[in-house]
Amino acid sequence: KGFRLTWNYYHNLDDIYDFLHYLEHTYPKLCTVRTIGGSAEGRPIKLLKISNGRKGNRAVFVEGGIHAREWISPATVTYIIYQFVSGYNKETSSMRGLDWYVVPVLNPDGYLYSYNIDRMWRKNRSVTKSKECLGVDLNRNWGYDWGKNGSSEDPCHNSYGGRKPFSEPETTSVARFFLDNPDIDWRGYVSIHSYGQYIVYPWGSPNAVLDDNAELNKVAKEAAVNIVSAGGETYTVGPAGLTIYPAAGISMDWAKGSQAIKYAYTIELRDTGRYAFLLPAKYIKPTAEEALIAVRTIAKAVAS
Ligand code: ING
Ligand code: ZN
Repeated sequence: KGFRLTWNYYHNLDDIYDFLHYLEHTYPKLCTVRTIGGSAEGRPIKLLKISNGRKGNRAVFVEGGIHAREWISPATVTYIIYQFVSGYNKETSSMRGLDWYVVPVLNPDGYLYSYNIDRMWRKNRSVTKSKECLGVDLNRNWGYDWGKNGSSEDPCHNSYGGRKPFSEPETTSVARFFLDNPDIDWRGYVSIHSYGQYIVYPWGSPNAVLDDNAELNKVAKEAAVNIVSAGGETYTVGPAGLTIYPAAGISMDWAKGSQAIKYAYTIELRDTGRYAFLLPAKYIKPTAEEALIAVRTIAKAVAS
């Protein structure tokens, strides 16, 4: 059931979802697939749990594909889970000591729309108060500092935050998953985007500096150094709002501010603007390798 992906090109939504079932079928002791909710157009939002089943493991949530046109995000997330699961016994003990909850495509409707119709589509595909314009920016719809700087009230804008926090089924699915699983010991949240080559941490919205800014900065810097040491690209590190641009109602801030998850990060993958969202498929593997190094570095901090 299901089959492997190649990472030589950008796969469609069905192939990505089939791949999750392939992993569950091939690695039944490690992998479980769950549908945590449905999209605005009724597609399933699938989550892969990777765990050795030990009691007391800490947990990390990895979210990809919140923005439709950032195809490198689901490609990278699926690459990371395949490398991790297929090489499990050779993986770092930090990686193996954590339970991983991974949603490769949080915006399935948008991904499909970008894949088939409008390559530069960013938002989901929900109906709005505007007759002309569809879609809410799912990374402006979370219930922490919703509606502030860097989000728009105009449904025709790419950063439209929705009519209220968690108005969208995609963001609600994740929030409900957290609510429904109060016993999971969340310690990490990683949101994967493109482009720009950044490893950033809260806040996206308030212009305040975190109490644990130094710790989060240290881990992000370490990740960036590890990437360069492995022959990878340069990633810029810092608090999201000051390093990239202010953005309110983002998933990372919700993870940090509402769920008290210490290690909350957003990774902006390749490149720095040459191809931007249209990153050629030959860069999938090297980009995903860089992200895997970053995730391993974050895992080490989370596990220690
Ligand atoms: N960037 C993200 C966005 O939602 C982000 C992530 C978060 C940027 C916080 C700045 C601050 O805009 C992309 N590329 O989508
Ligand atoms: Zn994005």
